[in-house]
This record gives sequence, structure tokens and C-alpha cells, in this order.
Amino acid sequence: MPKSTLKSKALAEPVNFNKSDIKDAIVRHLHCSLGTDENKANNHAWWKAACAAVQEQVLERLRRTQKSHYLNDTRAVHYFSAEFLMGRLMSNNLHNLGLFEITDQALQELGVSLTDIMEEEPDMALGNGGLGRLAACFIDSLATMELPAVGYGIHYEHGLFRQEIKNGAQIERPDSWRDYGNPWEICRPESIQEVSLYGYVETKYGENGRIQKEWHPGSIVKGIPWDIPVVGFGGKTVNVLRLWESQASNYFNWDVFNAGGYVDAQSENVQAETISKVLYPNDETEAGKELRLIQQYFFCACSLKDIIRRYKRAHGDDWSRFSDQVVIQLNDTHPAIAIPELMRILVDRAELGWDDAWEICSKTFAYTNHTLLPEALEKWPARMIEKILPRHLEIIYEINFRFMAEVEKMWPGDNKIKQKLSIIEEGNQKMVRMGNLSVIGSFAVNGVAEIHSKLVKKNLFPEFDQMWPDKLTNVTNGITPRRWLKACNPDLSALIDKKIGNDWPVKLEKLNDLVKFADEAKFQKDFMKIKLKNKVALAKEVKSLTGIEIDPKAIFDVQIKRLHEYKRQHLNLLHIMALYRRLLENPSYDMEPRVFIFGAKAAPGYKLAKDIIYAINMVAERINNDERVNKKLKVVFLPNYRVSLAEKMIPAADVSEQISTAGKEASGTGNMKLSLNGALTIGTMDGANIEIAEEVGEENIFIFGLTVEEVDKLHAQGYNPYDYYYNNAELKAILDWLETDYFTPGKPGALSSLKYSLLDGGDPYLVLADFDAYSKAQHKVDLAYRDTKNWARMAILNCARMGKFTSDRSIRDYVERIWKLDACKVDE
Ligand code: 6GP
Repeated sequence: MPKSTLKSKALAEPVNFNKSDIKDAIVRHLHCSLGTDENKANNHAWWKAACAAVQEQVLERLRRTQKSHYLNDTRAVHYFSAEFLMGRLMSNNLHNLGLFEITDQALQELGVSLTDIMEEEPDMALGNGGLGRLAACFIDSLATMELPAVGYGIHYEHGLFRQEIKNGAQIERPDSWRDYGNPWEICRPESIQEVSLYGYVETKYGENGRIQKEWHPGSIVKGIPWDIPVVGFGGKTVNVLRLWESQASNYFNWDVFNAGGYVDAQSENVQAETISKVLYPNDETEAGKELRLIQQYFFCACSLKDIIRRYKRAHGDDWSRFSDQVVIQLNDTHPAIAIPELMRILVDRAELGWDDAWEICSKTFAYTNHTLLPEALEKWPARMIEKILPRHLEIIYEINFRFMAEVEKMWPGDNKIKQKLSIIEEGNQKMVRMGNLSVIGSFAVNGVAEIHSKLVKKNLFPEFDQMWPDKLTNVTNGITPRRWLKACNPDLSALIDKKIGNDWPVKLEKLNDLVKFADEAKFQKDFMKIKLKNKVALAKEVKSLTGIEIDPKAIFDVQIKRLHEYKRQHLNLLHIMALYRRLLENPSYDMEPRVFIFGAKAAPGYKLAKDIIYAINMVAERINNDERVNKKLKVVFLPNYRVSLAEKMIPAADVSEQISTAGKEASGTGNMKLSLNGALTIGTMDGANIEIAEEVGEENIFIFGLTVEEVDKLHAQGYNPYDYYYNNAELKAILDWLETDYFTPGKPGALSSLKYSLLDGGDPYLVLADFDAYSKAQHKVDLAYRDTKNWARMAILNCARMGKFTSDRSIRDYVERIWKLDACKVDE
């Protein structure tokens, strides 16, 4: 058959794809891919058929993109990340392809609701929180901006656990997102890679007397690539997220089997496959486990081989252009082992001299730091690295040895500084500091918000900043407005389109044109009507998920993020208890009805975080069932917070809680999403809150609490939480209340770990110190909400002034300051 016939029959040209094409494609897949028909199909089958129809369009554009990138031999960024928190893809892909409306209509004509079938899609929850979701927003922007980019990560069989709440407590259940297959991913057996582990290093002497190192691995695993196409808005560029799945290299080890070791032969398979089995559920705490290090090495080694294979196809063995073509962004230190891995390939395999290899390597990597919390800074026992990656440990020592010589030049004889900057931490147990390795091996290092980057320079890496004044920089985070406004808040998007045109999803600064309508009564009304409609929808969701009735006219006050002491969900809870107490003491206590809504997962091993979830639920239960107060006050904890739930909560929020201890939240991105959807922030001067305040204006945000400088001062003076306990009668009463059985009938003391952590535990995150300021700021929120017109005005201004926080701007900053990339038009 001639090629051209095949093409035109199989697929309508993407640009001309119309409603009836979509309808035909969906029905064709229902019949031919799923073997069912319109009468028998349930929502799941319709969803799969619709995905398959959309995927045809996606893959055609993917092919064109790859061809253009190949023909133009483009420089590309490779985003290495242990986490990509993608969420669902259907709605996003439809919007980005410009096919949402017609697919909706096509399905309606087939008697099916697009909204309903989209609920069939499991979230791709291959990440914990901020860092993983940022990676997902970034690859959306990269494709939208037509930049050549590949995301590299791990194809976890189980993503972040599913959270259930039983009797108030968090229970973790496995997440099985791929049980019924993932219609978006394509397996690429032609690009399988092999990765070595364990074993020993042999030193050899080459002909010219040159020392040669050869790593004899003890075991080999296979990396199977799964490609998830990433559709840019407008559908021109489709990049790839390539995720590696581990498998035993020989499906069956016959040697071991023949020697009588049937069980051993099986278990070797199991071990190899364990590598990509499950995502570590820790947010901002290093796991320190061998399997975690193997995961990190596994995906870095597979990805580097993949990059090098592609590079060699165009440039053969000429390494001189490698760093012109390839830039690798390390998403935190999780992929830092890629630095010694590239050195190993260049020195041991390509037989480059050390200096030439180092020159290439240190022009290839750039590193993003996402947190200052000491417990998140990864360190690996040198012995562990030696066991798993013996050659890499040697290389790390060599990198360090040469680096120490540079330090000696800069600070002659200063051993303290050497100790501090060394990649190796000496002590009972030698540790390898991945942060130091990342800074030394990268040409650029960035923090994720202005204040965070300043603190990275001032507190975390001051000497590195002195050595290389241009290396440390800032790129403030951003979020994709395609998912976080256009797709999740369709009514508001349509209203904005009507007012200012429809190109804001790719030019978010255009939202600024809404400023002139902020005082217009009709626009205020329309804006708030949509907010109310979104609140009605969320109230329905809350009822169906928890059985709790909430009034859409009440203030919806939302705190959604991982549970962590530094994020201070317990500060929010103490204030809720204060309101409850005020209402009990004075039934006519004047307050606007408010619903406090939480969504948060705690790391399974983080006891206090789980205790806080339990406390929120027990306080909620008491308040929600107390007739004396529950017209004015309700508390909801929505189980299993995840991307798809965020998409329902964010458009319905009136108030956004961003109340971390100043200096602790690197940036935050939920703060940007909520503000973009017209929620007003109550927050501390921390992370990107500071830049949000700058943009929206101090009169349109509720800032409270200690600043970074004040926090430092308080700690320096010697902070004593008891000072606040004894000096604030309300605070004392609330903390004492936690020890009674008022919220946990028959179980006094069930909530006392919380009180303990805030008093005898030293209150490390200054909850008590900020309580009074927080309570006062909350009172201001209450008063402000009563002035409906002004509230609407403030909400509009928040949305209108979020232009800076599009992830397109973040990516532009990366491109200009770090990656130096050019866009590549895809030939139609
Ligand atoms: C998070 C930061 O806590 C958050 O403030 C920031 O917005 C986000 O990264 C994206 O930059 N950090 C993590 O999720 C993490 O695991 C190691 O850091």
C-alpha cells in the first residue's frame, strides 16, 4: 500500500480534526481497541476509548516534534527528577490540543458526559508534593514554549500512597494507578538500557603506563523506558517524559537455576524489579535507605545512557560538543549521583583525561535546591556507596581531592572551612554530602524564590558563593495556568476570555488587564457568582466524601499541602479551637460563618504529623456535631489530597492559608494557584508569599507574624514557649483543652503529644510565638469578608496580578540565565 494512503486514511490531519472525526475515532476505539460497543460500554470503557482517540492526535504530533528536533540537532534540557506529580492527563491534553469543547460535544451526542468519564482516570501520583508538582508544571511550560526538553524519572509501580481516614487517623493504602493500564504511556523496548550495581573495581595499567579502572559489576538490571507524551498548549510541540522501569536483566537466570538454585533465581528477579516498585513517601526528609540510593542511580544511569546514545547518533565519538548540546537540570540532590556517573563514562569508558572530562561535566549540570530543612539534605554513608557503586565512590573522592586543593588556594591552612566544604563529612561514619557534590559539579545553582535563594547564599552555601560569585542564583517558581486556571476553573476562564481575550493562558501578564474591571459592580458580581458556583460544587464533593454538610455561603478557608510542623497546620487548628471556645463562652460571638478545610498527607513514619491529622479530625468531629456552634463553624479534613482533588478545592477557596514559619518554606506553589483563582492569602513573610504580596499589594493580602530576622533573633535570645503559654490565657486554655477527653471521649491524653511538642518539646517552629498575630490577622479576614464588594475587588486583583507566577516565566528565567536554549518550531 502506498504510504500516503495509509496516512490520510488512518488519521485526519490534526489541524482539521473536527467533532465528527472525534466521534468516529472514539467509537472506532470502543469497537476495535476495547472490543465493546456503545450499548455495553461503561464509563471506564468510554474513558479509555476517548483517551485512545486523543492519543492518536498526540502521537502524530510527537512524531513531528521528534523529527524536527532531530533534523535541527537542537540543544535540549534534560530534567532529571525522582518525582513527577502529573495528576490526570485527559483534561489537560484536550485543552492543550484545543479539542476540549468539541470532544465534550461529541461525547454528548454519544450520550456520555466528559466530566463523568474524566473521573475514571487515576491520578499519576509519582511524587510527594511541591518538588514533584513543580516538575510537572515545568514540562508543560517547556512543551508550550516549544523548547526541546526531556523529563527523566522513575516509572514507579506504586505512586504516593492513598490516604484513608479511620476513626480520625491516617491509614496508608497502596496506590495502584496502573492496575487497568495507562492509556497515555508507550513502552519503548528498542531503547532499553542496562545498569550495573555492586561488584568491585580493578586497577589496570594501560600500554602507555596510564592507570585504567575497570568496574566488574556484581549485578545488572534492565531499565525499560515508558514514554508519556507532554502536549504543549496549542499542540505544536509534544515532548516526552521518559520514566524507567526496572527489570531483571535476564528474565530467568538459567545458571543459577541449573545449579539447583530455583528459588534464588526467582529472587534475583524480585530484587531487580523492586527498584521501581514504590515511591518513597517522604516529603523533605532523606530516607537514607539502600534501595533509595539504588533508585536514584538506576534512573540517572539509564537516562545518561539514553542521552549519550542520542548524542552519539549525531556526533559520534566527538565529545567536544557534548555540553553545547546537553544540559541536565538536577531537581534537588536526588539525581546528584549522575555527576560521578558522567565522569565515570567519560574517564573509564571514553578514556578522556580527568581535566577534559571534568570540563565537560561541570558545564553540563545545573542544580535546583528546594529546601533548607537540614533533615532534607541528603547524605549517604560512604560505605553504602562503596558497596553499591564502588567506582563512583573513588570518583567522588577524586573530585573532592581536587576541590580541596582549590579551597586551600582560597583559604590557605583553614581546616575548618575545608571540613565544611568537603563532599565527605568525617565522623564515626564517613558520609557523602550530596548538596556539596551538586554545587561543586554544577555550573549553576538556584533557589526557588527570592528569599529562599538569599538564604541559600547566606546560610547554606556562603563559602561556595564566595568562591563562585556567579554560580548561585534565583529562579522563582511558577505554575501552569493551563491546568491551574483554564482547565480547573472553566467558568472563570470563560469570563476572563470575554473580558480580555483568550491568549492569557500563554501570556499570563495579560491578566493585568482585569485590574480596570476590579471596581466594576457587574464584573464583581459575575466573578463572585462563579466562586459561589465552585463552592456549591465543592460542598457536594465534601458531602459525598465525608458526609459533612457545609454552607456554600460561609467563608471557605483552605489549607492544602503536605503535613509538616514547619507548615503549621497546628497553628490553624489552635486558632479553630480558639474560635470554638469563644463561641461557647459567648454564643453571640460575632463572626462570619467559616468552614476550615484541610487536605494533607503525612509521611507514614512521621508520628507527630499523623498526630496532627488525628487532632484535626477529632476537633472537627466535636465542632461539626455541636449544635451550639455549627452554624458558624465547621471543620473538614478531606482524605487523600492529591492533584485531582486540588483541582476541585482551589477554584472554591476564599482564603488561602500560607502560614509557615518564616525562612522555612522555600517557595510554595499552592499559594500561587489559590491566589490565581481569587482566594485571599493569610500568610507569613516566607517563600513566594513575599513576592505575591509585592504583586497584589499589601492591602490585598493578610500578612502576619515574625519575619526571618525576627525568627533568628528570637532563637538567638533563647525562645521559651512557656512565656507565651503563661501570658496568653486563651492560648493556655486551648493547650490544656488538648489534654482532656473533650475531643476524644473516654481517651484523655490522646491529643497531648501536640501540646507536648509545643511546650516541653520547645516549639521549634514558633507556633506559640505567632499565635496572637495569626489570630488578629484572622479577625481582619473575618471583617474584610463582610464588605462583599471590597472582598470581590481584592479577589479580582489577586487573580489579575498573578502574571509573574506562570511557570512559563520561570522557564524563561531558566532558559535565559542557565540553560541558554533556543525554541524549535515543529514543522506541520
Ligand atoms: C518543596 C518546597 O518545600 C516548596 O516550598 C517549593 O515550592 C517546592 O519544593 C518546589 O520548589 N520541596 C520539596 O517538595 C522537597 O521535597 C526536598 O524538597
